[in-house]
Amino acid sequence: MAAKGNYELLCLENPLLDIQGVGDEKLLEKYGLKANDAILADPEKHMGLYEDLIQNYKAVLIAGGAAQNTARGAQYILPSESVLYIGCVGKDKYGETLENICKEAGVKTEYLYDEKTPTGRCGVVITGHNRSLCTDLAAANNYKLEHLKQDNIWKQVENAKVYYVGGFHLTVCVPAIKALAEEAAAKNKPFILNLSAPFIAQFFKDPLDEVLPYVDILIGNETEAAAFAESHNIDSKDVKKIAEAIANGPKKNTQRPRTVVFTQGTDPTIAVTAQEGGKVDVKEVPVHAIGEEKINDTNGAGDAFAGGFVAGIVKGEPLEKAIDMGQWLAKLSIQELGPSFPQPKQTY
Ligand code: 26A
Repeated sequence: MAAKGNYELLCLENPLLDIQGVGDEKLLEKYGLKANDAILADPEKHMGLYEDLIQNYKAVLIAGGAAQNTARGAQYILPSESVLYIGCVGKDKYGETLENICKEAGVKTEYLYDEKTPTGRCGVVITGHNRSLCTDLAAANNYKLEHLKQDNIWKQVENAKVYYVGGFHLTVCVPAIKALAEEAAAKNKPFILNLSAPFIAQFFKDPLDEVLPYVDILIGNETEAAAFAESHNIDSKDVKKIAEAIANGPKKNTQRPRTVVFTQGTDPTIAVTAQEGGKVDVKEVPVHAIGEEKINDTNGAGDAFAGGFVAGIVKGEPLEKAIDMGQWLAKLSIQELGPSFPQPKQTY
């Protein structure tokens, strides 16, 4: 058995149960959804989606929540007892389900329990290789800094060596993100943020900009890069140029240069690291190609990439290898149903 990891990786975000079904144009149109997107549910427009998926599209209930998927992915690779995950759930069956799935995956959860609000859910509409995510955050929206600051939790924060925050949490609890970010900067530990979805850079620009100076590693995909460029007046459509602009942005912890990692679907992943004098180091890492016929669905592909990548960072691997670990785990995950990983465990 591998050595125990002492919970070196701490992840924070929104625990959600995914309600995933194979949909069609009609379903997307009915709820005004794009084929490949992630949005917050509009209480007026989207609340019928979840029942619709279950009743009419044979939806399955699976563990979701982007950073929770990443936490399970990283634990898939790391020695046992390496990953701790924090977020807010309701005191209900869905919350229990998530807790059990994390436990089975070896991820320790420190949930805040909201007595009055149900566990959050994400409607996932699969059409071909696209996935449309529509999230009713519910309890996940009620995460509070006070929970993180409780003695028994904060001790675990201090004990962690690497922090990973899903950008989706910028819509929920910026003070908790900043508390982790400040701890990371003060002790020179890596703080990793995922851009999560185009709407974060578009509509949550201010909280994003508040956290960015603390970010050592920023992860995103090509559409998130484009949304970032647009909202931040970066006059380029070239992911390398966008990554370069972000890598060279202001930074709190000057002991670590910033790295920006952008995935691009089946095109190579770009990693840009800031260097002395405004220069940058650019790396390109190809994906692990698989035949179309092997793809089950792409729900959680980006989270799996982040999981493999972050596992590499925790292990102290060089950047290119960490990225390759991400590509490897993403390839495994897209062959499974939703954001999950094959059993028995495969090794990198
Ligand atoms: C705040 N929002 C919109 C969200 C999410 C989310 N996780 C956290 N916050 N919207 C979708 N997801 C999750 O993303 C995963 C796929 O990358 C879904 O639960 C899904 O498992």
